[in-house]
Amino acid sequence: MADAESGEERRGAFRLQAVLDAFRGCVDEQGDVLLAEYLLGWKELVRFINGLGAVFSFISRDAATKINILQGLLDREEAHNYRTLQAMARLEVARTPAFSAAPGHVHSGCRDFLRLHRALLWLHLFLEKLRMSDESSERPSVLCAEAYGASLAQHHPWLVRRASALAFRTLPTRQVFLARLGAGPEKEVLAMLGETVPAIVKVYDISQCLYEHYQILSLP
Ligand code: 1PZ
Repeated sequence: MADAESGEERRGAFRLQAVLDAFRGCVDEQGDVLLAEYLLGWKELVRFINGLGAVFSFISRDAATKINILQGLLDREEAHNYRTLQAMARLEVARTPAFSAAPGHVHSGCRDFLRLHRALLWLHLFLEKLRMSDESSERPSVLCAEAYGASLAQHHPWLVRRASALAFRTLPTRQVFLARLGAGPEKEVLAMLGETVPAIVKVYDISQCLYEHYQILSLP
């Protein structure tokens, strides 16, 4: 099993291109979301947060746990049931009566996917703000906090919101942040963000529709 990093640095630098490739490649011909590719995108993102320092380790550990649970289902259970998000949801909804209200301990990939899905909304908002920013804009720390407040924060208790706010404050300047995305000069980074954001939005929208369809948007 390809473990997501849980703290230690993997060799090689983060590449925004790898995130773009993964999210672009994770919608198949039927418009279904391929789980393996989706997780590849997330593994690369975890790599990025790991590079931000120890203040972010509670975030990367949580993301890595969810990634590893889903990767475990993909590797161990009958693979065809977990090839796509659609197949996984169909299976889990059929398997558990009153699935949408299933208690937290019910083994389910959909609930862990949902956490990543919610975080994808934050990522979309944040990257879009970054893409539209220039030297005179607010720092990434502020853009990140705004995106968080408009998305993930509503799903998090006070303590997590507080810890997140403290971590955001340590984010580097716009110039350093863009350089860390590993996509070359600023102009090229912004252009690549222009391709990455729509790729993420497409995957987000497909997943959101599916969760609405099964009414599982608040799986505990
Ligand atoms: C560029 C800076 C990175 C900022 C990251 C922004 C997200 C910050 C908030 C994350 C808080 C994580 C602490 C743990 C939260 C968990 O309680 C929840 C719910 O899981 P449950 O308890 O129900 O099992 N977990 C989440 O909401 C998933 C959070 C994933 C965060 C991924 C961040 C992606 C970073 C990408 C970097 C470009």
